[in-house]
Amino acid sequence: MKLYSGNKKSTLKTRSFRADIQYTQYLEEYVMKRILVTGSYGQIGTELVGALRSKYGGQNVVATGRKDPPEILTKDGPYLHLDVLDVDQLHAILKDNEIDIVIHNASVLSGKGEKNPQLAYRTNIQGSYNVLEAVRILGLDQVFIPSSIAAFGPSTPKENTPNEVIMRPTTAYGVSKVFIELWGEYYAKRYGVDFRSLRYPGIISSEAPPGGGTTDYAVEIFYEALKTQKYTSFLEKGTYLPMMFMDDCIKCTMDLIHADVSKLKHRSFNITAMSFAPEEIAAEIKKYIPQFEMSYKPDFRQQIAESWPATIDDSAAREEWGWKPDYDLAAMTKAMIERLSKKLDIAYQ
Ligand code: AKB
Repeated sequence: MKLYSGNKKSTLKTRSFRADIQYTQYLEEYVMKRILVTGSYGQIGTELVGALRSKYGGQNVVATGRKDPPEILTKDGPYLHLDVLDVDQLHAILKDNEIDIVIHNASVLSGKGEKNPQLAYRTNIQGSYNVLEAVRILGLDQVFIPSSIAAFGPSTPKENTPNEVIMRPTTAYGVSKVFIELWGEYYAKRYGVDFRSLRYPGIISSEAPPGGGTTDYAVEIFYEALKTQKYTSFLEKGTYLPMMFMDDCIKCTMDLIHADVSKLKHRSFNITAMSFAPEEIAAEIKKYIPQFEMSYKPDFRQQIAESWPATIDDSAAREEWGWKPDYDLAAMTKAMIERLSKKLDIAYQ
């Protein structure tokens, strides 16, 4: 089907004369939505924009950010410069592009946030406030803002952490994620804003690298295993954290955006696919690169990791919108080695 890319109001009107009701509903629900993604050149944004464009058509997904974009974001859809701290610019872009759904990915991650808490405040709290306000004022259909396992803290139960539980994070990033969840849920209740959020675990991917997180080691390890057959982990042996492969991350994000809102009892969901410690991912990589050697030199991120859950319970996501991951540690490692060796042009056997 040719996806819509022009003036949506007039096209919808013309089509509704011809199409049957179901087809019109389908168009309204899935095809006609125009989506704006902030922080689109980040680890998740880069791949999410591609997936959204394949589903909705390139012109219907506006990628935005503060940097010059990589080619992958400009080749089949628009890219606009946007700083969400500039409220006038934010409102103008949302209006001019007739945006229905905002996916607000721009964020300073945990490690970087500890180095510069004031930057984390501005980007994560002020930026998300501006986005939620814009969605409320302009009456947009939906806003998705990721949360994180970082929203939990040292007093949170560490194993099988429930969806509703004591949070009390001790990092600037974690505090900002709790703000996002609570402010979004407040706007949902008070103003009817359709706010949705996922508490992402560490995300492992082969395209854009993550930047400034505590779970970044689980991506770096693959690059170093392929390039040098060695890696020094900045997290200690035995540090278990919830993790997920990018394909599952894209899947759960798209699934939650499409979920029937009348079936949602929550707005912020735990989400996970696996949990492992550094020595376990190293052992899995050794199956492909037997000469791979791992050493350990924990830094300030060890304390951050220790304040987070080791495993989380995502049964609310499974029950309310059918979440089920496709990748465990073995499947993720296989996919990472295959994709990254191709990308870096390094033979591993
Ligand atoms: C980080 O490590 O800061 C992020 C996260 C778990 O949200 N990857």
